[in-house]
Amino acid sequence: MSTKNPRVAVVGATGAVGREMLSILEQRNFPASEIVPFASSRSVGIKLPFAGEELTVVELKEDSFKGFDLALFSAGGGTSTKFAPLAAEQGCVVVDNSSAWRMDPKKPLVVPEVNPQDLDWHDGIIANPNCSTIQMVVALQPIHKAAKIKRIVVSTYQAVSGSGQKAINELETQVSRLFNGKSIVPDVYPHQIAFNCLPQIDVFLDNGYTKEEMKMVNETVKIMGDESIKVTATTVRVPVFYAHSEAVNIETEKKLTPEECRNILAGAPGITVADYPEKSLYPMAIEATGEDDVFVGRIREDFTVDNGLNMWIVSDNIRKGAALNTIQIAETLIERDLLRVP
Ligand code: NAP
Ligand code: 3JN
Repeated sequence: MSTKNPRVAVVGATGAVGREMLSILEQRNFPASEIVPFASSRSVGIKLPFAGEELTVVELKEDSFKGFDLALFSAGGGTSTKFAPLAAEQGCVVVDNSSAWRMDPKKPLVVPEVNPQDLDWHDGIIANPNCSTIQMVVALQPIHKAAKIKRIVVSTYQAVSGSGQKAINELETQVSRLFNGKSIVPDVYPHQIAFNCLPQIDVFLDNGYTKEEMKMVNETVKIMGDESIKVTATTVRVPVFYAHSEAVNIETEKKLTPEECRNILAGAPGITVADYPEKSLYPMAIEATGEDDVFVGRIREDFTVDNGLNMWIVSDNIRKGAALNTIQIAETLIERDLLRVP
């Protein structure tokens, strides 16, 4: 039996993504019968604001999911690997923000604007993609449908909030200390992040790419459902608090003019086209922060290849890149009467 008014567990509720999840559940009037915030033993008893009241954080334990219908996880891959199967065994559908299950062929990896149909075959655990992947596929899927994308080259400019609350604090502290002539000691990142750009997100792999870059490569193909699409990525951390920006170059089978591309994107769900170079208007991280849409601009021809386009894609990494996409998945499960462990 599925439910329209689930009891919801928010796992990792004290973190940057978890807090945003609570705020979005409230903003969207999510039809929960009850919401319970879970975190580690460190956070037991912390009060989190929700709808004018306070929710009290509970410690996550192996039997925590009894009586819950839905669990929204954002507490890291280790927690998801251990607790998501336990939740599903206890009859609770999991939408997981970590990379733990994304490339498992038995788990759908879903962006509701792109591949909601993949929810039909969920087995109790659904993976939410990486933030950099989400905003890119929202913008590229409508173009792929119209003109078939053959190759994607992406370079990212990623906000520190992608590394959690500690990284937000680290950028704040470094900026303030450096302005006051004090020394800094990097902690979250291998180098100073204030006034700097780091061409390393996560660890390096044997092929010379970082883990973040290979997430973009592999997840894009799985979500867009087309193994023929070639993807290469360079991911860079920049001293921005919220919203990831991406310079994206694509080659398509069919020719699309920039004007055709703008019209296709303007009619697609979850996208705002902001492309008025004559007025210096284009998507920017400071304007995308706190917004739900993926913003696309600087759309222009790449005249070095036959059918090439360049564009600039910006979105709030904590909202559409994580918390919002997770909640949209949950809403789609309810709409499609799929909120049950098969
Ligand atoms: P964060 O600010 O560091 O928060 C981490 C959260 O996980 C906290 O609530 C923490 O609870 C909780 N936690 C850690 N270990 C736990 C345990 N053993 N049991 C229960 N809860 C535990 O990090 P964040 O930015 O919110 O990100 C959290 C996770 O979400 C990431 O690790 C990643 O897997 C995923 N994420 C995904 C995306 C994406 O691209 N879709 C983006 C960002 C993050 P305490 O406060 O008690 O320590
Ligand atoms: O760095 C970013 O901007 C996004 C980071 C996402 C992240 C951070 C820690 C662990 C992930 C993720 O979602 O890919 C993970 C993870 O592997 O779960």
